[in-house]
Amino acid sequence: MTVRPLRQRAAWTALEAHYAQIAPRHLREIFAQDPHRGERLRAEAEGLYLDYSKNRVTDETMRLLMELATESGLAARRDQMFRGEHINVSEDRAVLHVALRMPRDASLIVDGIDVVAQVHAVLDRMTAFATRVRSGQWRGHTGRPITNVVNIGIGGSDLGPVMAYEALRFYSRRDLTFRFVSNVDASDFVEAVRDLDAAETLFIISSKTFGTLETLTNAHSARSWLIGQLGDESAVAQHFVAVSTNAAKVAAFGIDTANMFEFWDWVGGRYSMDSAIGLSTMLAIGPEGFAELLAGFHAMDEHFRTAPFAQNLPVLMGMLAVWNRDFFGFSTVGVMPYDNYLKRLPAYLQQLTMESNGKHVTLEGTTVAYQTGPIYWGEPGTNGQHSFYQLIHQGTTIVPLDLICFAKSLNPLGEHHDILSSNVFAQAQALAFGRSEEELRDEGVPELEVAHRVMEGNRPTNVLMGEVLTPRLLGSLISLYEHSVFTQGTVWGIDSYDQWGVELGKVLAAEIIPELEAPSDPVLAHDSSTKALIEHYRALKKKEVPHGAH
Ligand code: G6Q
Repeated sequence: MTVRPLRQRAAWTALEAHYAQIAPRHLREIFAQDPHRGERLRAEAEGLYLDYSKNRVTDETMRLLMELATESGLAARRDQMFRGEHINVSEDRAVLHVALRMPRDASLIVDGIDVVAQVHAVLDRMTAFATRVRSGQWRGHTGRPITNVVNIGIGGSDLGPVMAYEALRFYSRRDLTFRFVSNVDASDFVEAVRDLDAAETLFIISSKTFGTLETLTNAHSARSWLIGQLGDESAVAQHFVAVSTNAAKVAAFGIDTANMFEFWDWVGGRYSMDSAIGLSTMLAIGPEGFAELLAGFHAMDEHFRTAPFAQNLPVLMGMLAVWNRDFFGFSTVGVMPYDNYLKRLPAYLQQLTMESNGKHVTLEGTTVAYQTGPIYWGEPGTNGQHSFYQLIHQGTTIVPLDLICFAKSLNPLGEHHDILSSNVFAQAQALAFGRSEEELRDEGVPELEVAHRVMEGNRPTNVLMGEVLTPRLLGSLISLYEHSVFTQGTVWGIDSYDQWGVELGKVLAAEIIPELEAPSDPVLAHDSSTKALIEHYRALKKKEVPHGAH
């Protein structure tokens, strides 16, 4: 099927006309005219209930959005992804994170190779290794079992593991300590290991390319620290494992490739938490817990692959995101998990969404004539309510929210959970319906305060609710966001799987490093601002160390 440029699609033109009718309408009025919409504009799959009725949409909007999805070739492109076609055009690669969670009896032949068999071979090796570490069979250099696991990685090789560890901490082995080092700022590494006993510490060096400067710098420091503590270079063998696609570089670093867990170039970094990059997750929650996580991912993949668009959670969320971004022009989305275990989910989703859809050209390389990926950000509720929600309620910028909650707490304690959950419902209600001048006056609010207390409302939210946070549900939740990102990227016609925008900064930093390290003042061939900054940095560096610092 030929897909026309976005703004020439019939559904897009129809949505533009439709938007003009919807834009002036308030959710108060929309709900008054359609009192049962809360029972209709919802969908449920794989233990996740989505209420999208508090978006500024009608049935007609949803019908047109689904038409736009169809006209954008979403089904065909989805099937291309699942077949392993090279939909990452600028890197000429398949995009097959869905293969990472296919069951053992499935098979997917890509370029003559059964990738599902490859995936399960690595899962089996991870399982054997995790079992040895968790049972104490795997011994450190001095014969002691491992009690500390430090994952060293950055970006996609860090955010997934750290988010999953925090999210599933309830299910994790409490006698194992987990740390995650990503920043090349030495403070990250130094603080992570300062109270660890090297004899009981395992480092997982997670890097798809094994060429990332931050990770290699941290890995070298970890190596020196371990050798320094244990006094023997051969200790590296029992205390370092690698997760990578690059065996040659792993070997060059000095890690035996027998202790390397492989993945493949068809797994994007930000889509890799369920590959061998999840080794720390498996060590924390065990192979069975990891299998449940994968099953949750797979169940949502199947839902995305087979459910009709109008009941398809990722399609619904993705198309609503397009509606809010391109028609209303809302430039950010707040993700607010009302579950403290999901505190790193916003950071994880930031990368997933913004690195995927922060693009300015189409797959063919022409500049887009519409807005693409919004800014994602967030904090766990209810904490955010006591800080930045003020702007969300009364500021001049409208921020659609995804509110994520569970009906049951993993740590039931008194009234805590109902208090927490009441806030989800209350926030969505307040954002949609607000408080009018009239209502405030009727309540007897003093005149001086009325204008300040007015809450305009008409601010959209999605509420996503599950029963209780489990490894399986986490898998389904992440898969939901992955496919929502895919849906948006497909409509926008962009490559959601490359990330060229992060390259230039790396190249320039590599040129600047020697200029910061040079013993005598180097010739600086930069713009005047960069030159002055480097000179000032060098001057400050030379100053006498203040008392107490070192
Ligand atoms: C993710 C990006 C990026 C990547 C890091 C780490 O999609 O590609 O965040 O994960 O740059 O790369 P390595 O795993 O190769 O060290």
